[in-house]
Amino acid sequence: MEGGWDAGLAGLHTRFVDTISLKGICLKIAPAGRCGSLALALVVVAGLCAPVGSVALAQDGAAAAQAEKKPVKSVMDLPRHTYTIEGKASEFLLTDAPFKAFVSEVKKNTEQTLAEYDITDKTTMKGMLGLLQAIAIFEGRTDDALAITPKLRELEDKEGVKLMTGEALAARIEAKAASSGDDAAYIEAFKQNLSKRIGALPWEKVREEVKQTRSTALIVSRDLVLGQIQAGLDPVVAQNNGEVSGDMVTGLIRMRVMLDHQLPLMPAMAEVYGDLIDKNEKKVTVEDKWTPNLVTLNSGDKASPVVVAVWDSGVDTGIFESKQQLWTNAKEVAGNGKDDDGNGFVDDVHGIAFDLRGNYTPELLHSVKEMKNDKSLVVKHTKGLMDLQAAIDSPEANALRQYMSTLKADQVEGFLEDLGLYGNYSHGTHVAGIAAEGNPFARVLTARITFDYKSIPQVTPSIEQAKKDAKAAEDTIAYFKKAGVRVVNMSWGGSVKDIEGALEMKGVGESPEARATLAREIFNIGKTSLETAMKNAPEILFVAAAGNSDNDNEFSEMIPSGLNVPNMVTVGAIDSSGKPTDFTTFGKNVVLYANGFEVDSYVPGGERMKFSGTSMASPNVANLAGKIVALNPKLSPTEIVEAMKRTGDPLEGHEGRIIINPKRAVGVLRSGQ
Ligand SMILES: [Ca+2]
Ligand SMILES: [Ca+2]
Repeated sequence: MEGGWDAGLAGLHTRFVDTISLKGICLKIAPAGRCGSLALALVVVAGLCAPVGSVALAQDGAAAAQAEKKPVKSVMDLPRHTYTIEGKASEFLLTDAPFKAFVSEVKKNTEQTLAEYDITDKTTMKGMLGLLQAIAIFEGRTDDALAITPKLRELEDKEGVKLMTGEALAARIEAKAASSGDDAAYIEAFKQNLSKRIGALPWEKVREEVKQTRSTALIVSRDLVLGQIQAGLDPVVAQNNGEVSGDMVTGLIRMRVMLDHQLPLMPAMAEVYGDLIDKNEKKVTVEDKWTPNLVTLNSGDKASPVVVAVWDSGVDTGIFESKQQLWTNAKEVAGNGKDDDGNGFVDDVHGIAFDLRGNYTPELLHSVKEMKNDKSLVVKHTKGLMDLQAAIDSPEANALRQYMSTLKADQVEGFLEDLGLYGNYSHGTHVAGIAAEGNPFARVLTARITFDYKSIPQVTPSIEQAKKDAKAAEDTIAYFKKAGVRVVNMSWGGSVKDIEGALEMKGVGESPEARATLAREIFNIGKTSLETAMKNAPEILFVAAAGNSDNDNEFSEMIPSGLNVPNMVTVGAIDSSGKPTDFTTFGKNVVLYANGFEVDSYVPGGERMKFSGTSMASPNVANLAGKIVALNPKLSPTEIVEAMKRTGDPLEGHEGRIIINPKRAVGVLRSGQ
């Protein structure tokens, strides 16, 4: 997730909605990546952490040694380290000498990895340098910390992030030097420095980052940070008798830096960014280049019905039934507990579903009965979160801030799991709404996957479970073929590293290396079966979300996002101005782009909300694909993609990348060109 990477389905599948988990507040403590860990993400988001200095040393000096460095082609090629944590992670983090010793061990290992390995992946390098910068801050080596900023900037491709990198850190360090120990003077100086620095940047480039950072600054607290560690890490440390991988625990360093150095400045930062938003959003008009290019099919169009499958977390089918956009299996009788048409699925009137363990169920919408709080409160909190991120000071946004300010560490897990559960409940409906918008010929077929929403996965990944999940995926694609589906949207994904993490969380495997081997085996089962099943459905166009981790989908081995299948296309997210979002995953095959920022669509019950993520960009492409097929059912998946590329607009500054232009694509088909 920013990406919320709350792993589900044996650690393999994740919903790609960024905002559900609050940019940066992720349940899982994972390796370097924009939203991999709470601390990392919070720090990056808060812009207080810049990348690091004194260490980059090891690489600079050794041009001769460069040739002998071990190549790193995949995230799995990186070395693994194990650390010993005494007691609970949430308490260990606050200790003095033991934590210092831990930090110097992490520093040593990180520097050694940089010296011995040839790492070309920018996301990995940013993660490692960012970690070294946090260490420099923790150890009071201010100059070293500042020296890392230019290196981090050089590695950053996202313009807004690049501009913001290191600014808050510099503002803080300057303020510290000027305030000689007086707290009030320090905060005041920080505000002035920050306002000057960020105010000088081009607003249209940094507005997304500023808004997101402000929303985090408004709700982050000591209890929120410690509560996340209690929920996500303490049980893992206990499970593994204190022996934990670097993937799990190096994020603690950033959390400590957050608690010691950044938290006291959060109210000031929120204030400065709030003022900048007020000032600039009124003055600078950011042109909406997306909405004018949307198109609606109507009864005057010479078009035929097209079955569009929403392979997701489940759909409130009632919404689409009332709009005559629902696919129906006419031979099946609803709710009689029988498989009337003998297709192997009981009561599959509008689609099929599988539970967390890969067992069939006719329930097309995720249940919310495990919610700890009242659903209406969770809905309100979700809306509040979205509004906060969009810098809209609604009553829901204010209520959420109020609620978060009283949230105790031991309530954090329940709060976040409720949000995650609501995410599962609403995600598929939101996606379906985008996919069907403006297309009266669309017939929505639901295929539900169950995603996990717990801090610690409920299901332990295993070969047996992987085979069962693979079978469920194969059955789903076979079902699509039989139903005449032409377009499938897949706003989810997972990686081999996710499985490795889930194994550790569940205490499986003797060593990190043993877990890596098992994770690879499990991952390959799912990957091969998905790839094969998709290739065996050449009449179907599969549309996949790229991911929200600002990383390379190939290096990170993400599926389906990184798969190379001729009848699949992977979609990255832009905002309505046409700028790639800060969270969007990229990669060789991420060629098509569509709006994935604050996209308005349905949630169950028929209300509307704005979500952000490549989860929302992908169904925008599936939407256009559905319209193209409705107008010309003879086109093959490759021809549909070609039509979208041919009629799209170039993504500025990114050669060969295309922003789809639905109006132009449909216009060409209507005119019969
Ligand atoms: Ca049936
Ligand atoms: Ca039935």
